[in-house]
Amino acid sequence: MTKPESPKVAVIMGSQSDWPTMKHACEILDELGISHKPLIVSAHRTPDRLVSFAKNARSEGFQVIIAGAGGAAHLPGMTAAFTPLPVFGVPVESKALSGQDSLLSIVQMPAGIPVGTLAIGKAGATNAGLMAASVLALADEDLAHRLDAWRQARTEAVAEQPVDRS
Ligand code: RP5
Repeated sequence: MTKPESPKVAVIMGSQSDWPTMKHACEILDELGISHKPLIVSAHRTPDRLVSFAKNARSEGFQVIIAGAGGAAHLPGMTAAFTPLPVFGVPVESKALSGQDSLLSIVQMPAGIPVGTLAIGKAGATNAGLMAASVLALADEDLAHRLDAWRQARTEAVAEQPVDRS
Protein backbone atom coordinates (compact mmCIF):
# COMPACT_ATOMS: atom_id res chain seq x y z
CA MET A 1 0.00 0.00 0.00
CA THR A 2 1.42 3.39 -1.03
CA LYS A 3 2.17 5.88 1.73
CA PRO A 4 1.04 9.33 0.50
CA GLU A 5 4.06 11.11 1.98
CA SER A 6 6.60 8.70 0.49
CA PRO A 7 8.92 9.74 -2.33
CA LYS A 8 7.68 8.22 -5.58
CA VAL A 9 11.05 7.52 -7.20
CA ALA A 10 14.11 5.91 -5.67
CA VAL A 11 17.33 6.92 -7.40
CA ILE A 12 19.85 4.35 -6.30
CA MET A 13 23.50 4.10 -7.27
CA GLY A 14 26.36 1.79 -6.53
CA SER A 15 28.81 4.38 -5.28
CA GLN A 16 29.31 7.99 -4.35
CA SER A 17 31.34 8.16 -7.56
CA ASP A 18 28.12 7.59 -9.55
CA TRP A 19 26.49 10.75 -8.19
CA PRO A 20 27.84 13.20 -10.82
CA THR A 21 25.97 11.07 -13.37
CA MET A 22 22.90 10.16 -11.36
CA LYS A 23 22.25 13.69 -10.17
CA HIS A 24 20.99 14.41 -13.69
CA ALA A 25 18.06 12.05 -13.07
CA CYS A 26 17.32 13.90 -9.83
CA GLU A 27 17.50 17.26 -11.57
CA ILE A 28 14.83 16.21 -14.08
CA LEU A 29 12.63 14.85 -11.28
CA ASP A 30 13.07 18.16 -9.43
CA GLU A 31 12.13 20.13 -12.55
CA LEU A 32 8.96 18.08 -12.95
CA GLY A 33 8.03 18.26 -9.27
CA ILE A 34 8.36 14.52 -8.64
CA SER A 35 9.35 13.46 -5.13
CA HIS A 36 12.40 11.25 -5.07
CA LYS A 37 15.11 9.90 -2.83
CA PRO A 38 18.76 9.34 -3.85
CA LEU A 39 20.46 6.43 -2.08
CA ILE A 40 23.81 4.65 -2.30
CA VAL A 41 23.15 0.91 -2.51
CA SER A 42 26.01 -1.28 -3.71
CA ALA A 43 25.28 -4.76 -5.02
CA HIS A 44 28.78 -5.84 -4.06
CA ARG A 45 29.83 -3.73 -1.07
CA THR A 46 26.48 -3.50 0.70
CA PRO A 47 24.57 -6.59 -0.48
CA ASP A 48 22.35 -6.72 2.62
CA ARG A 49 21.36 -3.08 2.06
CA LEU A 50 20.45 -3.96 -1.52
CA VAL A 51 18.24 -6.89 -0.51
CA SER A 52 16.51 -4.88 2.20
CA PHE A 53 15.95 -1.89 -0.08
CA ALA A 54 14.66 -3.89 -3.04
CA LYS A 55 12.39 -6.19 -1.02
CA ASN A 56 10.80 -3.24 0.81
CA ALA A 57 10.73 -0.65 -2.01
CA ARG A 58 7.08 -1.18 -2.92
CA SER A 59 5.82 -1.24 0.65
CA GLU A 60 7.86 1.91 1.34
CA GLY A 61 5.74 3.63 -1.31
CA PHE A 62 8.22 3.89 -4.16
CA GLN A 63 6.58 3.48 -7.57
CA VAL A 64 9.61 3.59 -9.86
CA ILE A 65 13.28 2.80 -9.30
CA ILE A 66 16.16 4.33 -11.23
CA ALA A 67 19.36 2.37 -10.67
CA GLY A 68 22.78 3.52 -11.88
CA ALA A 69 25.99 1.55 -11.67
CA GLY A 70 29.29 1.15 -13.45
CA GLY A 71 31.65 -1.68 -14.34
CA ALA A 72 30.28 -5.01 -13.11
CA ALA A 73 26.96 -3.26 -12.81
CA HIS A 74 24.74 -5.77 -11.04
CA LEU A 75 22.67 -3.25 -9.09
CA PRO A 76 19.78 -2.70 -11.55
CA GLY A 77 19.35 -6.41 -12.31
CA MET A 78 19.56 -7.58 -8.72
CA THR A 79 17.11 -4.88 -7.70
CA ALA A 80 14.70 -6.03 -10.41
CA ALA A 81 15.06 -9.58 -9.15
CA PHE A 82 13.61 -8.56 -5.78
CA THR A 83 10.85 -6.13 -6.77
CA PRO A 84 8.03 -5.95 -9.32
CA LEU A 85 8.40 -2.16 -9.55
CA PRO A 86 9.67 -0.80 -12.89
CA VAL A 87 13.45 -0.52 -12.78
CA PHE A 88 15.31 1.79 -15.17
CA GLY A 89 19.02 1.08 -15.42
CA VAL A 90 21.64 3.72 -16.11
CA PRO A 91 25.08 2.51 -17.21
CA VAL A 92 27.62 4.79 -15.58
CA GLU A 93 30.72 5.59 -17.65
CA SER A 94 33.57 3.52 -16.25
CA LYS A 95 37.24 4.50 -16.41
CA ALA A 96 38.50 1.22 -17.86
CA LEU A 97 35.94 0.58 -20.60
CA SER A 98 34.08 3.89 -20.99
CA GLY A 99 30.81 2.40 -19.75
CA GLN A 100 30.50 -0.34 -22.36
CA ASP A 101 31.01 -2.86 -19.55
CA SER A 102 28.25 -1.14 -17.54
CA LEU A 103 25.90 -1.11 -20.53
CA LEU A 104 26.32 -4.79 -21.33
CA SER A 105 26.05 -5.76 -17.66
CA ILE A 106 22.75 -3.92 -17.31
CA VAL A 107 21.09 -4.56 -20.65
CA GLN A 108 21.54 -8.34 -20.94
CA MET A 109 18.89 -9.44 -18.50
CA PRO A 110 17.36 -12.91 -18.83
CA ALA A 111 13.75 -13.06 -20.04
CA GLY A 112 11.35 -12.55 -17.15
CA ILE A 113 13.32 -10.02 -15.08
CA PRO A 114 13.25 -6.75 -17.01
CA VAL A 115 15.46 -3.71 -16.60
CA GLY A 116 14.67 -0.79 -18.92
CA THR A 117 18.19 0.15 -19.92
CA LEU A 118 19.12 3.69 -20.91
CA ALA A 119 22.17 5.20 -22.60
CA ILE A 120 25.59 5.44 -20.96
CA GLY A 121 26.14 8.45 -18.72
CA LYS A 122 24.36 11.79 -18.47
CA ALA A 123 21.94 11.19 -21.35
CA GLY A 124 20.87 7.91 -19.78
CA ALA A 125 20.36 9.43 -16.35
CA THR A 126 18.37 12.32 -17.79
CA ASN A 127 16.20 10.00 -19.83
CA ALA A 128 15.69 7.66 -16.88
CA GLY A 129 14.20 10.63 -15.03
CA LEU A 130 11.95 11.31 -18.01
CA MET A 131 10.92 7.64 -18.27
CA ALA A 132 10.00 7.67 -14.59
CA ALA A 133 7.96 10.81 -15.22
CA SER A 134 6.16 9.17 -18.15
CA VAL A 135 5.23 6.15 -16.05
CA LEU A 136 3.96 8.25 -13.16
CA ALA A 137 2.10 10.60 -15.53
CA LEU A 138 -0.15 7.72 -16.59
CA ALA A 139 -1.96 8.07 -13.27
CA ASP A 140 -1.31 11.76 -12.55
CA GLU A 141 -2.96 14.30 -14.85
CA ASP A 142 -1.16 17.31 -13.36
CA LEU A 143 2.19 15.65 -13.92
CA ALA A 144 1.16 14.74 -17.47
CA HIS A 145 0.54 18.44 -18.16
CA ARG A 146 3.90 19.39 -16.63
CA LEU A 147 5.64 16.78 -18.75
CA ASP A 148 3.89 18.02 -21.90
CA ALA A 149 4.99 21.59 -21.07
CA TRP A 150 8.57 20.44 -20.40
CA ARG A 151 8.72 18.70 -23.78
CA GLN A 152 7.13 21.66 -25.58
CA ALA A 153 9.71 24.02 -24.07
CA ARG A 154 12.52 21.79 -25.40
CA THR A 155 10.96 21.85 -28.86
CA GLU A 156 10.60 25.63 -28.81
CA ALA A 157 14.24 26.02 -27.72
CA VAL A 158 15.51 24.54 -30.99
CA ALA A 159 16.50 27.31 -33.43
CA GLU A 160 15.66 26.95 -37.08
CA GLN A 161 19.16 27.92 -38.16
CA PRO A 162 22.59 27.42 -36.59
CA VAL A 163 24.74 30.35 -35.45
CA ASP A 164 28.49 30.76 -34.95
CA ARG A 165 29.54 30.49 -31.32
CA SER A 166 33.01 31.63 -30.25
C1 RP5 B 1 30.24 0.22 -9.10
O1 RP5 B 1 31.61 0.32 -9.17
C2 RP5 B 1 29.72 1.59 -8.88
O2 RP5 B 1 28.43 1.69 -9.41
C3 RP5 B 1 30.71 2.48 -9.56
O3 RP5 B 1 30.26 2.91 -10.83
C4 RP5 B 1 31.92 1.57 -9.72
C5 RP5 B 1 33.17 2.13 -9.10
O4 RP5 B 1 32.90 2.41 -7.75
P1 RP5 B 1 33.98 3.19 -6.86
O5 RP5 B 1 35.20 2.32 -6.80
O6 RP5 B 1 34.24 4.52 -7.54
O7 RP5 B 1 33.33 3.39 -5.52
O8 RP5 B 1 29.84 -0.64 -8.07
